[in-house]
Amino acid sequence: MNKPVTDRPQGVGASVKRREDRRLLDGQGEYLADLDIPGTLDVHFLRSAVAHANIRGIEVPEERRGAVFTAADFDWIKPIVAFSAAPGFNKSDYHALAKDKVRFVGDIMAMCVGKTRAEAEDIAQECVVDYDELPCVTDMDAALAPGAPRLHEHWDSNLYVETRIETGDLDSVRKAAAVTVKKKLRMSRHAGVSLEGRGVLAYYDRRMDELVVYSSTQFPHVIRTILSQAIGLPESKLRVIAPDVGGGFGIKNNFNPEELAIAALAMKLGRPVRWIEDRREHLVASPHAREHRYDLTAYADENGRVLGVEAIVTVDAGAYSVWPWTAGMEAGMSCGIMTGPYDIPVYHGRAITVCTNKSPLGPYRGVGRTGACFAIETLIDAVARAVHRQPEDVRLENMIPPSAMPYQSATHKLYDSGDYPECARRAMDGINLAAVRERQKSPEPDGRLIGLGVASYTEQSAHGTAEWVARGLPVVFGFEPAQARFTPDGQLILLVGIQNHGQGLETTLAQVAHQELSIPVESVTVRHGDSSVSPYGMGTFASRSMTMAGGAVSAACAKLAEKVRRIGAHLLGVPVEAVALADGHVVAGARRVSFADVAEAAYLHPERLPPGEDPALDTSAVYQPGRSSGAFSYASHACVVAVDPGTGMIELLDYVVCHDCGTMVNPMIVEAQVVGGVAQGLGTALYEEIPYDENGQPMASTFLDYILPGPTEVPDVKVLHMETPSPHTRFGIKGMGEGGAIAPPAAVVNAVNDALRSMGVEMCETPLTPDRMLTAIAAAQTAQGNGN
Ligand code: MCN
Repeated sequence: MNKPVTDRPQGVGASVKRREDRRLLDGQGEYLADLDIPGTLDVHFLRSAVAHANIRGIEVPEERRGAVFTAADFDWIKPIVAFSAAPGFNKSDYHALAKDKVRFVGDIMAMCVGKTRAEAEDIAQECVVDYDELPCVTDMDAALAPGAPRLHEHWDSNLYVETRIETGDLDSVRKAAAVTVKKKLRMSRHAGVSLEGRGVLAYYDRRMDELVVYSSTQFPHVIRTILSQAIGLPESKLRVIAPDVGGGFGIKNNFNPEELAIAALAMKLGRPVRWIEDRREHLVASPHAREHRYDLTAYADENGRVLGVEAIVTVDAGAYSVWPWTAGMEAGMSCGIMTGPYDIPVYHGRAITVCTNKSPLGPYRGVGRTGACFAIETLIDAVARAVHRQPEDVRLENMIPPSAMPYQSATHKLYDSGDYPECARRAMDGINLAAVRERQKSPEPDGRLIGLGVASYTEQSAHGTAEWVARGLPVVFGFEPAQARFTPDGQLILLVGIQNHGQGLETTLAQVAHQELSIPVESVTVRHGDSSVSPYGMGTFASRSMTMAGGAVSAACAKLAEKVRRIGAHLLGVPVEAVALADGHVVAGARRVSFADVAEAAYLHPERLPPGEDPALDTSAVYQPGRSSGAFSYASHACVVAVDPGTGMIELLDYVVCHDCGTMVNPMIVEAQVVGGVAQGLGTALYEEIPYDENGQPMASTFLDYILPGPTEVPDVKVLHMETPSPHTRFGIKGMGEGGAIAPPAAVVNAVNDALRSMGVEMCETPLTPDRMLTAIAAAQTAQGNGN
């Protein structure tokens, strides 16, 4: 049963200021690079400078012999194998230190160890690698062509996997359609670029007889499990700690070779060792994001009502499959949510994942859905153009009406609740669509062209066991635990298995505790990120923490509240039915005892407890969502752009988001999450890109050639909230942490295409760099010239 949202100033629904910010803004946060463990040695990874080669040998100067370690020094560690249960999946052995062969620029060949990072880098400079270079593949088509150089010799092609979804009769739709619209799209590869890079520090704790591994990770417990398997230590002898983590965005949600290599080196040397990623390493060798290609066909009637969609999603997943997500994740998720908020009955999708000589592809805010939204939303606009109608009308007419909820999509997703057309309408009203359409009727004084774009999506969050099983991953992320524990002075400690790296969870979980216990949030401490401290949990990713850990905290605190009531009533000498909890007290009319009195009795004076009541105020709960298919949040983004056809420059004039993540625990945090996500989505849309040349060299390896959106590029984003509680989660919460990053590429491309409509230009590739814009404009002008 969903509980009503209260108007308590600190409970669910209150915009409590983030409690963790004081520490972080005052410079009191402790990130991996702040750890100061005496005797720590620094590691610099010697990474491959070429894309594909057999390593004949690595020449190490005599005097550096003890400071350079290769795969041969760690024959006991296992490769990272991210294997999917999808039929035909080709698995890759990802060695922490490449054995004999490198497959992308950045693949690790050796660890160089120094007293300082500078010394470690100098040692790496002195090593000479003898490469036997092999031909490489950096293009998806070339990689799949017969006779292409093969990355993994035992495979029979460079295909990781192909999966299909086929719903409905496509032949009938083809025959019935009045219009057929085809589109080819590309979304470029980019990096995650968290403020803090990745990093690992490990040492052997002799007193506890355990290996301690600090990692800037989003899921310390899960890292402990896989590290234990890879390194051959029982989990009881491993402690994984995520200290303060300066942003993760998915890139810190993998088990990376660096974690395995540093842990193994600490065991070998018996000394603390650490590696801190630098920016170049991040851009070149961290798990990359996106790189999708879409071949789309929409079949529609003469009014633009879409009858069916065919989609081929091809993703370049790079050289290895990342653990635990597997290489097939991006294409599979994109293909599996393609129809989004639209009522499209017939859908045939193919998800193809290709292996190339590039850095492996991993999860990044929006995973798959940013591409799917780009695909379906630019397709809807193209359908509108084909039937000569405004996209806003065609969009609304194709949306799933609220009366159809719960709705089973053609991609087998079960949407739980919401009003998608209303959300889109509010976004369009928010951007003042009518006024923009009016403005477009007259030329702009500066010659620029104005365009308006809209894009909507659905985001599956809080999915449970069966849904994860269906994805065939090595781990099923079906639950989340919490422990709630009063201290004898009446303060509350929450221990959770998720990991806060910027989402405000230390605040919002305290709000959930307040909701159940009426305890002031200032009296609540949230502990997370240490596998030896908190219960085994899955971590923070997939917009799951608020629903899952929030659900667990709520359940644990509800149990605790019962006990607090019983003890408080006994201390007050009234029946338990006569008491309520308010502001850190058990209250009966005008009389009250504080939680401190209750906790004191529970721990220090068991003789004061009701007969038969156990001492202590300490409980735990495990939360699994009410329905495995999850709670679907959704949003519509609308933006206005001004395009200069002479320079190809795009300026964002206005940006509005209307979203619905069910019950909001903290609307202020939700709003900030949306805005942060939009900034990242604008990066995908307009700036961020790591192209590779034909030799497999990444062409953006510094912030000079990798462009990020800054404050001057991100407009003020107006966020409108809707709240349709999920019927399946505690409080009706839905996840939303990724959502902001999903729609911007689609909304911006639609706006730019709207602006350039009269010129016959249709942009099909992100980021929309001035270069791409000018090329497309010139091509359209040539085509029109030829047409004349
Ligand atoms: N929230 C809320 N009410 C809701 C839903 C969420 O108040 N109904 C608030 C909560 O404070 C919650 C936050 O919004 O902590 C995000 O909630 P949720 O959707 O559950 O997402 P997670 O907490 O699981 O965070 C993961 C998500 C993902 S997948 C990426 S990627 C991402 C993101 O969060 N990376 C981030 N937001 C980020 N924000 C920062 N600052 N840094 C990152 O690395």
